[in-house]
Amino acid sequence: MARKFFVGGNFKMNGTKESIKSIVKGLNEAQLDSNVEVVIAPPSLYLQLAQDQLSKANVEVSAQNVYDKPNGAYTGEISVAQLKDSGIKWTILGHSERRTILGESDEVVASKTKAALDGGLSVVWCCGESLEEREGGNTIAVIEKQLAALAAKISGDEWKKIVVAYEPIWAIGTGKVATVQQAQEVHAAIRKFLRANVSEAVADETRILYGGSVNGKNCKDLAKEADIDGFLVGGASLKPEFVEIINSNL
Ligand code: G2H
Repeated sequence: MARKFFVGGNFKMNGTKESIKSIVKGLNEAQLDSNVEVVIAPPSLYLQLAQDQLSKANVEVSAQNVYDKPNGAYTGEISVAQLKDSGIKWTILGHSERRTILGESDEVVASKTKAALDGGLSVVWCCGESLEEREGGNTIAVIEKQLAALAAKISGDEWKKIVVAYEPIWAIGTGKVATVQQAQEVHAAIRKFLRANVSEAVADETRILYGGSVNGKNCKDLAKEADIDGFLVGGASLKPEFVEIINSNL
C-alpha cells in the first residue's frame, strides 16, 4: 500500500500574528502537490488564528504539545479536549526539545500520545538520538527504547493515527542534516521494529518522517529513499522554501 507523503511545519516558539498570517496566506496561494498531507504547528496562542486563516484543503493545523490530563489544576497546560474544541486535529508529541529541555521521559511521551489518541487527535510522534548516543553506536537501541515505550501503550488500530518522525538531535537546527543513508538506515530500523513488535500492516502503513535541518535543497534526495515518507520541518517551515519541501516529490 502506498503511503501518502506527509510534511509537517513545526514553527516552535516563533512567529507573531502578522508573520503567521503571512505564512498561511503563502500556503493558501501556493500550488501544493495534492498528493501530500500537510500540517503546520504554530505556537498554541496562534492555533486558532492559523485555523481561521487557512483555506487550503490538504493543510491542517497541529499543536506542538498537549497534556495527558482531561482538565484541572495544571497551570500552563492545554488539554486534548480544548484542542478538539478549537477544531485542531493534530498534535506533535515527544519532540526532542520537549524531551531534553522540558524533561519529558519516554513514558510521559507515550502517556500523552495515548491521551491524544483517546481524545480523537492524530499525533506526529518524534524520536531521535543525541550525538553522544550516535557516536557510541547506540542509535538504533535508543530509537527502539523510545518506540517500545510507545508500543506498550498503543494497540493495533491506534497506530493508524500516528505518524512517526525521526529527528536526530544533532541535526536539529544545526544545519547538519543526516545523510540520506543515515536517515534511511534508521527509518528502515523503525519499520523493522514495527514489523516485529506491532504488525505487518502497521509497519507497511505507518508514515516515517525525517526531521533535522531539512531545506529546499536537501529535501529531494531524502524524499527518494524507500522508507522516508515525508518531513518534519522547523526553520525552513517559516520561509517560502517550505512550499518546495512540500512539493519535493514533483
Ligand atoms: C527538528 C526540525 C523540526 P529544524 O526539530 O522539528 O527543526 O528543521 O529547524 O532542524
